[in-house]
Amino acid sequence: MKRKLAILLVGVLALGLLCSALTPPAANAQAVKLKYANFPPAPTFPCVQMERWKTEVEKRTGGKVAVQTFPGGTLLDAKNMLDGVIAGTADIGCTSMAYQPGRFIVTNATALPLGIPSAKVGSRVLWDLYEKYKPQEFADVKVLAMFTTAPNNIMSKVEVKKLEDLKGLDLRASGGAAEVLSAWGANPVGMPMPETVEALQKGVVKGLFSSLEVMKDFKFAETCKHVTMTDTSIYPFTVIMNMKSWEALPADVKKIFDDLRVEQSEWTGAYMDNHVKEAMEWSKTTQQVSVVNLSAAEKSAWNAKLQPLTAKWIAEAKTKGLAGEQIINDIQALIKKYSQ
Ligand code: DTR
Repeated sequence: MKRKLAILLVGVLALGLLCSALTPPAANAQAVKLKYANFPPAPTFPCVQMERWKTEVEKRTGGKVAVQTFPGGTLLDAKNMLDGVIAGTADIGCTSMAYQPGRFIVTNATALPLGIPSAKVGSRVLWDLYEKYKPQEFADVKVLAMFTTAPNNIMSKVEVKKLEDLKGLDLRASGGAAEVLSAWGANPVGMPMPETVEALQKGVVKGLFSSLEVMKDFKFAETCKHVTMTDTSIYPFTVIMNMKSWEALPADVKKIFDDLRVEQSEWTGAYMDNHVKEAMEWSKTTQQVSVVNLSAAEKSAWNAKLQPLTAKWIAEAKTKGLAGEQIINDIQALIKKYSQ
């Protein structure tokens, strides 16, 4: 009898051990759970990079961390992202800094028409700029990634071939991109990206100024049949984490997050550049979108209009006690460095 009981006990014990070994790490009850908020819909690039970060973190921490993602503004929307993360509504948040130009002055300098050639280069430039200046607006959060879009181009319902075609044209843009449109004589209408879908449908705007992957991801190619290549400026993004949530992480998890910062930024840039190509192929072949490439003479006229923007930014930065000129010089040097 005693022997039978002992065998039974050993059996139960072995089964228990087997079960715990087979439990997937993500289901670990001890896991640190983090809420990650994002503002645009799930298929768009800010959310694609969010899912990639979640996958890498869960894998690299062996299930010590479980990330719950909230795309589409379901937890926090674009304009409330930084404050919402500081308040702890979400542990992590991703936002486009163009929606709060006055709040992210240094990092938004990358949105000036300085010739960032790709999202991959832009993302490295933005990260290094952040690292050098550590602007005050990030003092209450931990920065997990910084990346940019690919260069902005005009997507419109009407064809834009010359500066006169832009006169008074209502185009959606925010922050630095809106200033670029103003300089060309267009009428920039500011709104977060997710609102653009309805604004286009209702005719509130006749197009937009952004990186071109949105032609596919938001199906803008269905209404905007024309693209004018300007390759002018980019939109900078940031991923931030609540400071208390960050401080509560075990040291080995912190190291994994830290090691991912530049890698994630670069990954996102590369993803964006490839996705733009793919989206434009789709737009041309399935949506009959036509592309205007400006002549050299036209392009130099467009560029001339942008000349005053950087000087104006430097002067304004100085009034806020920022080293405007140095910041611009640094961005230009970084563009050179990462373009090689
Ligand atoms: N238009 C810019 C940047 C941007 C480019 N693609 C997406 C996709 C989803 C959200 C934003 C963006 C902006 O509004 O920030």
